[in-house]
Amino acid sequence: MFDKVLIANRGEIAVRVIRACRELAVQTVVVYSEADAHSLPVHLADEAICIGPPSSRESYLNIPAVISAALISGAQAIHPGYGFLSENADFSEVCREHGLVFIGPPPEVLARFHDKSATRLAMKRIGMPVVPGSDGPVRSASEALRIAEAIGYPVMLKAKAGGGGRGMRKAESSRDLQRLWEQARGEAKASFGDDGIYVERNLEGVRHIEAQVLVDNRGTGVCLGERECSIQRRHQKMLEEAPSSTISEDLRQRIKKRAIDAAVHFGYRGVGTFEFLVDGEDREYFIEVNARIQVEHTVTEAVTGVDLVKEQIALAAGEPLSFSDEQVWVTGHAIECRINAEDPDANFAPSTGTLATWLPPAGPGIRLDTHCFQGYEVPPYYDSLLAKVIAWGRDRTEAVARMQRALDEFTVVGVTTNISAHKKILASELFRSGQVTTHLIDTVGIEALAG
Ligand code: MV4
Repeated sequence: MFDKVLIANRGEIAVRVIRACRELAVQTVVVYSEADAHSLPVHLADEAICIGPPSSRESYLNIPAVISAALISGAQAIHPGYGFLSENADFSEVCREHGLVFIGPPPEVLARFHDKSATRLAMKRIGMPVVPGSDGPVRSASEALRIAEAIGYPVMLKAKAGGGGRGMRKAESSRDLQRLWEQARGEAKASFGDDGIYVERNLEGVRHIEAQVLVDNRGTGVCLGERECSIQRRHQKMLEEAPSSTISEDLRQRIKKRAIDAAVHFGYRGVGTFEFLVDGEDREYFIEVNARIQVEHTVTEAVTGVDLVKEQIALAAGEPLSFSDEQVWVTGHAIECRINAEDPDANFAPSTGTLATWLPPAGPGIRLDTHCFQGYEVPPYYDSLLAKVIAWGRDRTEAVARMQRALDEFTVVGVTTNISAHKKILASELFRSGQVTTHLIDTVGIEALAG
């Protein structure tokens, strides 16, 4: 096990990793930008090193600064969290060159899964069902039109260097596709430095089911069940749950096996997530791999009792998996609501300010993962996530009731949050009856939340 780990991240995930290290008796050093000088991770870590000004490019994405901080502090490993450098193959390689353990997959695995269109093709070649679409990136609008004619509209234009829904555009017709083609390429170039686009049939009213896998350094893989992530607004997840209340046991076992077999086949190491879409006939389609710990790892922890971050660190230290796939047991039901500093009445525009009042929920079955505290000043430079409320119950009904009770308790004054949007989802008949698909958000009318 490591003596000291450097956390190359901020906010709630930095707090989460520090807590895991503390329980493993591992020393922690956290890097921070000038904007995060008075943050909770800086307060909780054993050491803290300022690596630059507020902008992410000059701080949390500044590879030389992060590597220098690790070498100066004597850390043996770096935990990248999610976002920032967490899936950056170059960073993983630079860590290796400096004798530092990157707590994540090896560079060659990150590079393979970075290209979402190449990943799709590689999965298709080992027999994984994928959404009908292009085999690799599409080079021109005319080629995109030809493929769309063959697979049928609507189609989804996806950035091959994107992921997590960023850079996705739906084209309803050939006219739409002509109009969106350049827009999609331009946004992909601007966002990811790579204008590669691939095309898939857009599956409507489906469920977004993701499988949590762990693979140790000997290539032994386990799956900790699945999460239901269909409630997304503009491709940003809002609410996640485990297990899915809509898939059959047969489909559950099929998805688990496909995820483990693919992870082992491609030499995956550490924790990772295999994303699927599931249609109305319970057919699963692979869409992408997330080669990092995810925001919503918490609901899997709640129903399995496994501390995913401690497992991730132990696997990176070369330890074997501490349990077998047969020993994985899912108990009860968990829901996570992402509490963001954004204003549902202003088209979810980011909200910043000082948390004059911060009264989070607690009590039976409630977990709160946050870096916020009363008096904390929410900086405008980073994503808007303030906290994750996780509610566990013996069944989904109890988990929903607990989450509603928790959100009713949650009092925040100083910034506007999306708590009202979560309350609307949890109160909707569609959600309560488990009819959770990618259409729910539109049907519940979150966009038209004003008033
Ligand atoms: C899709 C899709 C339908 N068809 N791809 C969104 C985030 C990213 N992880 C993958 N996502 C999707 N990819 C095809 N070919 C539907 C989603 C999707 C979604 C789309 C619109 C509104 C809400 C959604 C929630 C989850 C997944």
